[in-house]
Amino acid sequence: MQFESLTADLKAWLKTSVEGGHGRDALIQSMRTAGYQAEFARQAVELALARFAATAAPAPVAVGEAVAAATTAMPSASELLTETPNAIETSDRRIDILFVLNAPRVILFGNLLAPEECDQMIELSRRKLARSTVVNAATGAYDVHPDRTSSGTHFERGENELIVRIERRIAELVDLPLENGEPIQVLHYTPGAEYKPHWDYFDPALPGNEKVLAMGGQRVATLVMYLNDVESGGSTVFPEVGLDVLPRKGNAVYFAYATEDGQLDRRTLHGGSPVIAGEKWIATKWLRQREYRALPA
Ligand code: PD2
Ligand code: ZN
Repeated sequence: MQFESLTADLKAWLKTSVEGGHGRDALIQSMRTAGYQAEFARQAVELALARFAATAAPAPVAVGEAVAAATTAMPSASELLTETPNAIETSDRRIDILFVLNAPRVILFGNLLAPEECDQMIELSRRKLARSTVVNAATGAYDVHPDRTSSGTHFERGENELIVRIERRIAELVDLPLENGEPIQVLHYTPGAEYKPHWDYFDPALPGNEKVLAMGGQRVATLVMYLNDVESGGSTVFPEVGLDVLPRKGNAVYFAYATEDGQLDRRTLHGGSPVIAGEKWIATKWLRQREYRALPA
């Protein structure tokens, strides 16, 4: 492959990103998220590094550092739940803490949702499911992508009495204003469906992320709530730290992206492994630095 044979847009994006100090892995990951095949992405990034790295910023900056540098008050989520009691009482529920990993900060909650709440969320979602998308970091568009083969839907914040109750509970649990939460996304996986490993935070150096970052700043943490028991497969995996969280109805896994020194933590790489038998339903709440407000499409 020749660098010159790439499209003008891709060449321009690679030049800016390399000169901005973004590293090999971050660039390849961004291209993969934008839909390029792995081998093509790897070759294009190598060519761009060979061509532009000499003029790049002196110390290559990892994506996490670049994001942290470009955002303010990033550490808010690293302060979340820094103490680890056995359980947390919110105004309407006692939530168990089943395990804690400190680096990256990952917490498994038991009993976050009642079985009836899980069932209701599934029933309200079932009729409005559509194929899931990912944010294309090059263009900002929401694209269908082979790395994410679930289908899903969402509930507007405060959409109904059930969502109001759950959002209030989450806000108390993580000690962030309810307004910092994105709308709850519900995902449905059938056998074979998966979500390949990715980071949930956005790289602000990529042009397509400008709009999502304008809607409340950087994401600071994820809460994945399991709505059913899965017959086989469908765990949430953290390959950088060898952690596999098995889906159990009513449990939820929380992870915050800031390291102790306020950088974005690349060890929060995570994925939804393929469902082998049965089906998997989850509800995800992403938390932002500031109030989340959607911009018009
Ligand atoms: O389904 C999951 O377990 C999963 C895995 C990775 C969900 C997400 N990411 C997500 O919604 O971001
Ligand atoms: Zn994710």
